[in-house]
Amino acid sequence: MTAPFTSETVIAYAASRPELQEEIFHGAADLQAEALTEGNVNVIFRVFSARDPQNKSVILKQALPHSWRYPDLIMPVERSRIEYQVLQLEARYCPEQTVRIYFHDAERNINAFEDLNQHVVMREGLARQNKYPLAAQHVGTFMARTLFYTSDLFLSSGEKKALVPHFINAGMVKVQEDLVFTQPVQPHPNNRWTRGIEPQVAAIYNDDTIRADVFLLKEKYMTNAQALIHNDLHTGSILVNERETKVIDPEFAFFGPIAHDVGSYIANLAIAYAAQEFHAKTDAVRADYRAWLVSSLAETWEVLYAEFSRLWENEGNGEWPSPTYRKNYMRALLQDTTGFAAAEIYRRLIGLAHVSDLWTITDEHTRAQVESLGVNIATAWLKARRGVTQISDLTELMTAAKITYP
Ligand code: SR1
Ligand code: MG
Repeated sequence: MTAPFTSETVIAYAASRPELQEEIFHGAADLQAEALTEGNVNVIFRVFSARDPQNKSVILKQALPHSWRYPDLIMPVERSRIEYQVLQLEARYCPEQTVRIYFHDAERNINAFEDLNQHVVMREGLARQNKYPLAAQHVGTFMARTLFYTSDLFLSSGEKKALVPHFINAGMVKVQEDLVFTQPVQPHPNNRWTRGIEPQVAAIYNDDTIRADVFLLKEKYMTNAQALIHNDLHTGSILVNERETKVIDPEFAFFGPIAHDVGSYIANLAIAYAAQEFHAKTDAVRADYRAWLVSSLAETWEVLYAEFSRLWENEGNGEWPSPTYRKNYMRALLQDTTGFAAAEIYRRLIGLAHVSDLWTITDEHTRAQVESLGVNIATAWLKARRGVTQISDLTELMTAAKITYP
């Protein structure tokens, strides 16, 4: 196994790569490195020239055979190749929202990316009440295009079947099966939450209809190879500023249900909404920012719906000539999105893979309130999902949800 990068070895590696010398560093002898520790999965460094850190810099991402943050979690290094190939497809179908990759080092499982140092991780921006007026347009378009162009609505039957085996990604998908679906809805040693919300957690564990609903979603996740999905499309996988939105990290990608990507993104907007209980410092700021999050969530769905429908109409492969089928497909997409969003909220709040929206809340009482609200949004979505017909059904359930702790 290749040794994990250190600040010294990553600088030597960057200096040794002709692609980076030619494109970025031009022989600069003042390279420095900083570790980026926000993610759960990989060893990531930013390498930059001390004299020109903004323009002469690169992100180097090294895949080890396990999670960086949780070393017991086995994660095949093949994810590095998958990430590279998925980014090539995304760049073909939605270049504006796709991060640039300089190279994939197949021997050492390293990918080199452009350093988007004028952008911030969306999750962190949301915690600071930053508004991104174009994010809904960009994320909705990204999802519509990458998902439509890799589905059976666009590809021929043979093309799709030829593509699927390149992205089986069994080890990474199993991590998501366990962490998103199996563990959070039953007692499991990985699960954790803030002291005080035990009654809500127990209510989930004791409600077999919740488990049955989540397991139905898990079955769809495991069996519905609808399109090449990102499979970890949360607000930590998006870099934004007021003008641009870039989706990163498709290392979990495989052919799965479209609604899982849409649901993951919407879930993480809902988590940001709940976490404003702490992050927004006044009632007025909280109310204003929550209203923006709700409208951005709704707009994302509307953009996705419109763009996906437009692509189907104009570029579909002609194999599905039924307006009623299309209407039913889009309604099922919204209902499944609602369910997958609920599962994602549960797992980020009471499963293993928590998020910075929550772990930055040091006061336990407030963090329990946020978890309480988030869990209640998830349960409301899960239970109502079969009756959902429009996005306002989701947003109304979200804004009606209450904190039930203590
Ligand atoms: C616990 S580490 C793995 C998790 O982090 C990533 O964000 C994926 O969602 C995965 O479930
Ligand atoms: Mg990631």
